[in-house]
Amino acid sequence: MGWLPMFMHFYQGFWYTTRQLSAILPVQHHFKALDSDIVLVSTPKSGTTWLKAILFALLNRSYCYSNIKGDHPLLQKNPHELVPFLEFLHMLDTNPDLSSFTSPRLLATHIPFGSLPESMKDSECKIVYLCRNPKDTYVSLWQFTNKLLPKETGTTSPLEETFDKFCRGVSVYGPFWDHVLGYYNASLEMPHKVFFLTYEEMKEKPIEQLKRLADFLGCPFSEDEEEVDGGVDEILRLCSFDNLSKLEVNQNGKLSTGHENKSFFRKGEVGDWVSYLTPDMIERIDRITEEKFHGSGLKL
Ligand code: PAP
Repeated sequence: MGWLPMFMHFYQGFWYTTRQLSAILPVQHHFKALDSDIVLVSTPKSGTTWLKAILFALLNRSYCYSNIKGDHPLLQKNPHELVPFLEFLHMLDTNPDLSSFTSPRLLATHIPFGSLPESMKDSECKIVYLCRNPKDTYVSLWQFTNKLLPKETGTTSPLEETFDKFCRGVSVYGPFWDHVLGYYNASLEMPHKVFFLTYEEMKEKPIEQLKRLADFLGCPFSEDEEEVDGGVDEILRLCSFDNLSKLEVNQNGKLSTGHENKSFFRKGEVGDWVSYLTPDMIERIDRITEEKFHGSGLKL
């Protein structure tokens, strides 16, 4: 049983709801990556919405220069509409027609590295991987799950029970640590293909990280561009938690999956876990992180 009252499936080393698995299988069988594709991969609740917005704004800079204060798509639509999940596209249609996407196609997924469709590994497509420290990831996922609980179940799933499941690897697209390590190792082996980024790095040094991202994607900022509208600062302001979360579309809109747009914006902070986890929980999860990442050089 998962965190919600429904079964989960263990497939190729990771846990999924029935709905997620029934989308991942067609992605694996039908999705053909193009060399020019850019795919944002993340662990759930690591800031995907934020990075979708940033990548969209980054790749549509010319758009930004003239529209950032007016009808920029990010002011009208939730980032999940502009940068769809592969799983969602293949849930609607097992072999969707993606020919209307402009090049480079900007897509997203939560699929673990070992389960990516072969074409993503074989092609020259670029992968931007985002993760977040496990304690904040857990709390964010717990809060999000609570919003999805059926009314008759109550409004909060038991923290201890879901925490125990998370620690044992039983969470959507979990084990969390295996997901992160898969992409971390891939980024070390193929730095030209896989860009590894954390939510905390993005929060701490957003300008530096945005420039690194632009370089990695082959669209660096020129010195002039950094100063003007649509440049580094403007993109970060446009995509900030404050700006996006206050937009009408993100306060009152809904995705076609049924999720309310506002459910993707909660606090947007680093370290919120201190308000939820007991010293024993902290000790347990820190120990798992240390054991799992031991020898990898990775710290979260
Ligand atoms: P997803 O996996 O369902 O797509 P995702 O966007 O990865 O969700 O995670 C949501 C988290 O990102 C929320 O964190 P919190 O629960 O700790 O608050 C959300 O608040 C945060 N978030 C969303 N947009 C932004 C943003 N623009 N800047 C910073 N954090 C953000």
